[in-house]
Amino acid sequence: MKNIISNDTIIAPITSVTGGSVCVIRISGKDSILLAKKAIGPFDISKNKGNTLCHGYIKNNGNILDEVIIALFRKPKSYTGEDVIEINCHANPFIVNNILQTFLDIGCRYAEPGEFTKRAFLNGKMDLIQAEAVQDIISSQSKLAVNNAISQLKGSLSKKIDFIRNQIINISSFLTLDLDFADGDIEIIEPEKVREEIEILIRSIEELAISYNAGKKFSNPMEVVIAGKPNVGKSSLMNALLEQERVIVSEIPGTTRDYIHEEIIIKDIIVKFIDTAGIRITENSIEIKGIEKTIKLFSRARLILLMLDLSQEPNKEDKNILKFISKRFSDKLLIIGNKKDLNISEEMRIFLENVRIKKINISAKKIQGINILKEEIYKIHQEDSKTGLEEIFITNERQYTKLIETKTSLKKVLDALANGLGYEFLAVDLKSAIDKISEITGEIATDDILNNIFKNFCIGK
Ligand SMILES: Nc1nc2c(ncn2[C@@H]2O[C@H](COP(=O)(O)OP(=O)(O)OP(=O)(O)O)[C@@H](O)[C@H]2O)c(=O)[nH]1
Ligand SMILES: [Mg+2]
Repeated sequence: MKNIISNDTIIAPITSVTGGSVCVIRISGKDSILLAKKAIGPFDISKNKGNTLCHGYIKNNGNILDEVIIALFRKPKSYTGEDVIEINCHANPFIVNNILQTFLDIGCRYAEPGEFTKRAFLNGKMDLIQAEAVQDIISSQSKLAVNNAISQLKGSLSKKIDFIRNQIINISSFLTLDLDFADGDIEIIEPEKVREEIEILIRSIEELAISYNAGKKFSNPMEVVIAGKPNVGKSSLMNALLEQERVIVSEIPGTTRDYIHEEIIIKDIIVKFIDTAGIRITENSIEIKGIEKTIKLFSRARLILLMLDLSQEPNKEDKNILKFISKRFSDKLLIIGNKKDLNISEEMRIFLENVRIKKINISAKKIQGINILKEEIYKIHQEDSKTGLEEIFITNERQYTKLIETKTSLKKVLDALANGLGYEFLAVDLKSAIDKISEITGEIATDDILNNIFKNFCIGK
């Protein structure tokens, strides 16, 4: 893809071609209305005003390919900033292909991945943060992440980044002015003031950067690991949550050998459950080696469901596992007492009474207590979303990396000031800070940067 806006007219479906009853095909470019006039009838669509819808037919050599609704947008008031035609046709792959072929034959080119959004960026309809938000809106995995992406599309993050960028530019211009007057012995800006302003900017950058990790948590599904010794009913719980016999369950301990994960929606969040092989931890938890993979899962997960078998008295193994996990992960541990449909062991009851960790009793086999468990998981997610989150947060790794690079350059400016170096020595790092932050919104956008961003988009975006 070249960064000069190509002169040609591009076409691609912007919805799924199968499934649903309607598919939308977008045509964008300087000849889109002219080409539409050739293939759409029975009237002359080129006479339509911008932002209008009309009913018509797609024709090819006198044959009608489909009865359609056509939207017409005149530049610059369109998604791409160019003349745009959007054809709402029936979502049948044969029809869609016939329509695409008709337009390809008369002069359209098939759009590359992300090319509509790339054109929108190059035509000044949106900055890079907003272009990336388009992608995020479509792929977001929670309501919070969708809301964040929508807010970014409206420009909330861009404003914040622009503010920081303008401040750095201001400092830089004052310093240049200062250099120009160097002979006149006039100090336009005190070194102390420069230091203060840069420190404030570094703090704003850090706030945004911190929100990256919090933001990531909400862009991905909430991970919940089901753990416990063999045969307690972990896979049975997985099946109960999924409402299907997804995982093999048997009375033979050690049935599950590897990790099995599946996602379900609880209200408006996506939760990824991971069923693990039963863990065995010896007295001194020396055998950590064998469960390294499981520990990694525990570290990554938002919640660990530690399952115990209520029908059996607690043995050494149960106690070791509980001790091991609660020592390291007490802040994300929930004890699940399973098999409550059987006679509950008195020893287990007394044992659990003395454990100060939240517990829920269920029967995975008889599907009892499963909804209470789902409610609790949802509640934990909601409590998370109340804390540690800026309203505007960064979920994009590219933006995060550029922010950190900006901060590194600003820190170098601070170091130079602390070493009493003259303003001419600060200029290089200030320029580098401006360049880095400019890449976030796309004020500076090289071929490589843009190609890297848009290659991850799908065709039709
Ligand atoms: N009565 C009763 N039996 C259960 C319950 N949950 C599981 N079981 C039985 O316990 C046995 C073990 O169940 P699994 O779900 O395979 O246990 P697991 O923890 O995944 O076992 P491994 O994969 O071997 O670690 C099976 O015979 C299940 O039918 C329950 O709530 N009540
Ligand atoms: Mg299992």
